[in-house]
Amino acid sequence: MSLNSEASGSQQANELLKVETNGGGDTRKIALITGITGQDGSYLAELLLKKNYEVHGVIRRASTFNTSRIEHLYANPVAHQGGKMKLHYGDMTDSSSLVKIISMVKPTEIYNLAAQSHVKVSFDLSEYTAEVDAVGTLRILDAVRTCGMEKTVRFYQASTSELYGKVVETPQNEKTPFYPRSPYACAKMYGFWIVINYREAYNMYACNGILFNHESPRRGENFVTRKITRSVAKIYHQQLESFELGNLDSKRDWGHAMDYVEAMWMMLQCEKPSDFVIATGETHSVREFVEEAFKFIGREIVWQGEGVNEVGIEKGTDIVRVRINPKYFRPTEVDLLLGDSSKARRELNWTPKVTFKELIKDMMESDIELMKRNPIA
Ligand code: NDP
Ligand code: GDR
Repeated sequence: MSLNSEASGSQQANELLKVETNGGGDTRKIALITGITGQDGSYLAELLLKKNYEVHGVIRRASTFNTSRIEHLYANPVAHQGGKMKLHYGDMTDSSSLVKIISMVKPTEIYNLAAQSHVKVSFDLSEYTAEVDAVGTLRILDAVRTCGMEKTVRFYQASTSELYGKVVETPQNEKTPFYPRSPYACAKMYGFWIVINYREAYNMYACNGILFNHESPRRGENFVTRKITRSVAKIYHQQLESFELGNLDSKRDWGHAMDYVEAMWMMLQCEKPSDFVIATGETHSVREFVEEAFKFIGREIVWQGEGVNEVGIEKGTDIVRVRINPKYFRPTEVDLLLGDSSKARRELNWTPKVTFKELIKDMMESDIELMKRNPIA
C-alpha cells in the first residue's frame, strides 16, 4: 500500500480501510498505535518497524491530510517493509470503531497515545478532553475485553507528569501524590487509574508510562518549545521580528521524544506490568529555553521589566524579541516538574541519551532548515 499527499481522499480512504487479519498461532509482534499521527506515534511507529513489528495505526478523519509525520514511512520502502504498516479510520470517541479495529488487527501490543494533548486548550474543551483522554481510555480497554483479548494483549497508557500538577515534592517519582491542575490532567488521572483497575480486576498486562515533557522537531507547533524554536528560526531568517509567550518562569523536565518512545516499548517487554516515571532528572525554565535557542543563532537575550511588561531584548540592540501576552497564561499553572526515573533506569535499563542543549540544537537545526525551504510554514 502506498499513501502520499497526492492520493485523492477516496483513494486514501480505500487504502486505509484495507485490513489484513492475522491467522491463529501467529507469533509475530503486532502493534496497534492510537495517536500514530502525533509526535510520539510517529517515532514509535519508526521504532517498532525497525524491530520488525507489523504496525497498525488508528487515524481520524480530517478535512486535510494529517499524516505528514508518518508519510516518510510509506515513502521509504525499507521502513515500509512490504505492507507492514497499516492505518485504520477510528476515533477514541467511537467505541464501535475501536472494537472493529482490535478484532481485525488482533494486536499483541496496544499503545494508547491518542489524546487532546494540549493543556491550555483543555480549559476551553474540557468536556471533549474528558471524552477522549479519560473515557477514550476506558473505551479501548473495554474494546480489548469485548474482543476477549485481555489475557493476551499488552497495553501501554500515555500517562503524564501533569498528574503531579501542584508541587507536593520534587523530584517526582511513582510514589509522589497527584494534584492535577487542568481538565487535561484530571482526564489523564482517570485514564491512569482505570488502567490500574483493569490490570488488577482482569489481570491485564497494562502499564502507565508517566512521561515528563518530551519534544522534538516533530513537536506540535503550539507547544512552547516548538513555538520558540520556530520563532527563533524565523528571526534568524529575518522573517519575524518578535514573538509572544505566556509564563516564562514555569519549569519543565524536557527530554527528546525519540528516547521516550523507547521507554514505552521497554515497559511492554517486562515479566510483570508496572508503572514508570520517564524523565531526564533536570529542570529548566521557559526563560532558559528561550535564551538557549537564541544562543544557537549567536544572539543573546536580556530581560527587562516585570510581569506582563517584561520583554526580551536582543543584547547590543534595542530590538524587542520576546513579549508577554497574558492570553497564554493558564487559569491554574503547573510551576515545576522534575522527574526521578530511577525505577525505569534500574528495572528497564532505560536512560535518556539526548541532553537539554542537544534537544534545542536538534529542534533549531530542523526549524532553520524548514523556514529556509518554506518561509510561510
Ligand atoms: P500529539 O498531540 O502530537 O498527538 C496526539 C495524537 O492523538 C494525534 O495523532 C491525534 O490525531 C490523536 N487524537 C487526538 N484526538 C483523537 C481522537 N478523538 N481519536 C483518535 N485520535 C485522536 O501528542 P504527543 O505525541 O506529544 O503525545 C502522545 C500522548 O502522550 C498523548 O496522549 C499525550 O497526552 C501524552 N503525553 C505527551 C507528553 C509529551 O511531552 N509529548 C508527555 C506525557 C504524556 P491528529 O493527528 O488527527 O490530531
Ligand atoms: P505542557 O506543555 O503544558 O507542559 O504539556 P506546553 O509546552 O504547552 O507548556 C509548557 C509550559 O510553558 C508555558 N508557556 C507556554 N506554553 C505554550 N503552549 N505556549 C506559550 O506561548 C507559552 N508561554 C509559556 C506554559 O504555561 C507551561 O507552563 C505538555 C503536553 O505535551 C502534555 O500533553 C503532556 O502531558 C505534558 O507536556 C507533560
